[in-house]
Amino acid sequence: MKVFVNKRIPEIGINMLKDAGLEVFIPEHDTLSHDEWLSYCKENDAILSVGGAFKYDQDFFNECPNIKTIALYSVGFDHVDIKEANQRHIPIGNTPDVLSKATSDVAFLLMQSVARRASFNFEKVKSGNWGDFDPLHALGQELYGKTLGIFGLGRIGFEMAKKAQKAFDMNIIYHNRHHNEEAERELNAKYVSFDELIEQSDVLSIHANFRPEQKELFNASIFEKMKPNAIFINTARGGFHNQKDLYDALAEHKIWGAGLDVTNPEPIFKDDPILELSNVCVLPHIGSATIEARDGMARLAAENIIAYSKGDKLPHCANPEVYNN
Ligand code: 8YV
Repeated sequence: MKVFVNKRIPEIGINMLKDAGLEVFIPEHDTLSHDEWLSYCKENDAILSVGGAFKYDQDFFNECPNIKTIALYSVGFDHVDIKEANQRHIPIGNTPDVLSKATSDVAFLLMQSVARRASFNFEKVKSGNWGDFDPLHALGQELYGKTLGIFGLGRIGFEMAKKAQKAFDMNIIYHNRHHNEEAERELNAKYVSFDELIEQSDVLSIHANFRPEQKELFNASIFEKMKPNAIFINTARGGFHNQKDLYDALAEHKIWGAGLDVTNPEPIFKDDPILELSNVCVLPHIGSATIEARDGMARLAAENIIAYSKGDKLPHCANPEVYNN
């Protein structure tokens, strides 16, 4: 079986594929044009797909009828039309669990950075404005005993809630499609309606899988209802928030601040006005960027491709329903 890997990944994954006797193709340069990417997809049986730049939609599947499976190098699969994949009996692999700690670490880091105004203070130091000690200047807020609201309490949200509770004794509330019984039992997390989540959270952190109908769910009408001391954290997908509305809410101090590891659009434009605000911390989508998580992702993606090549079910499958029909 021929496997197209569109960007270099940790060696562990490539070695696993080769040791399993698979033919692996990795292009010389990894900033492929859409046409180059498509032509490589046409020549191979499987894709180990890195990054979200290319969409797996109806047009793609029509153009590349030879593709039998796609192992995503991500837990998110919002760039895949799962319905279309199911109709064509194409299993889609993803990489859950191995990045939950790393991604939640970034949410936790952003929460603290924004609460203690780290970007603002770092800018002051860089511009030579350390200044005299001033008891009333550059004050942050403490997180002890405050309420963390999680939108989408799954594996990553659970890790974030656990850390926030252990470090700051935060109360956990959440809104999901389904109850998370483990979080209710172990973290005393309380299920609330979407409106209650917005209105009661001191920190609101998004950890849900992104679905198209949730596009810009977090917009002006939502920021309007949040507490004035609230911190908005998005480490999931930039599409969840309307960035102009977020800018307005931050500039007008309707909320305290925002920590973003994902932006809308992504990458963010260099001259996006949100970058000028002192109550914002923006990172370039580094949630899973640790040696441990990226090795784990390479291993899981390789396991998925190898399982397919042996005629087995994908062990880490984003669309397990594909095996029902
Ligand atoms: C990846 C991610 O860095 O897993 C995800 O869903 O967003 C990140 O871990 C990104 O998708 C690149 O593949």
